[in-house]
Amino acid sequence: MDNNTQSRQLSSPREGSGVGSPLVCIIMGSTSDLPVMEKACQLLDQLQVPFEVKALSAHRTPEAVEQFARGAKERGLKVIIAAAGMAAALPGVIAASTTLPVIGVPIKGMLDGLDAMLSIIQMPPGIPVATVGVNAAQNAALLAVEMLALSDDAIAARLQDYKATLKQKIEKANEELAALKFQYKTN
Ligand code: RP5
Repeated sequence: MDNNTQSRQLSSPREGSGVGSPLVCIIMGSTSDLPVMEKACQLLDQLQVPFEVKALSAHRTPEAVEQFARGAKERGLKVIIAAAGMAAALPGVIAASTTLPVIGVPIKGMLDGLDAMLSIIQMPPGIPVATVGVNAAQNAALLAVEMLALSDDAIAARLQDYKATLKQKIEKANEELAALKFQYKTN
């Protein structure tokens, strides 16, 4: 856990109260994954989607992982984002004990994250995990929001606004590139 994260937790322990029950759970194998997974937290915050964050490990706390997965749907969760590095069994083990959609985030640790990516993506038939890119926490959160938007018009509207900002970003980038001056540049 980095210093910024620790100080934020200490300074604002009651943030999040009154925003409703969590729709998304962000679960990670270790708090060493948090610097990456904070991007998912930020995106869900930005789009006003209630979420919870937990650390559980498929290898270190297997019983707790199964208990979490079995009770997740009953608690009102709609999507689970599970992040893990190395021999990343967490997303698959969760998917084995729930019918909720599970989005896996391979965390870059050893072997540039290829170990975690292959562990998460190669699930046996019948137990799917939707795998995003290595360290792609923001995309995992967006995918979760896209799932929620199918049945929630307010979330869908905020998602549409968010996507519009991506277009504006590229339009602005092209204005900046157009202003670059080179002798042989033609636009
Ligand atoms: C995985 O092992 C975790 O998801 C983490 O990416 C990695 C290392 O964990 P720590 O030793 O830092 O707790 O299970």
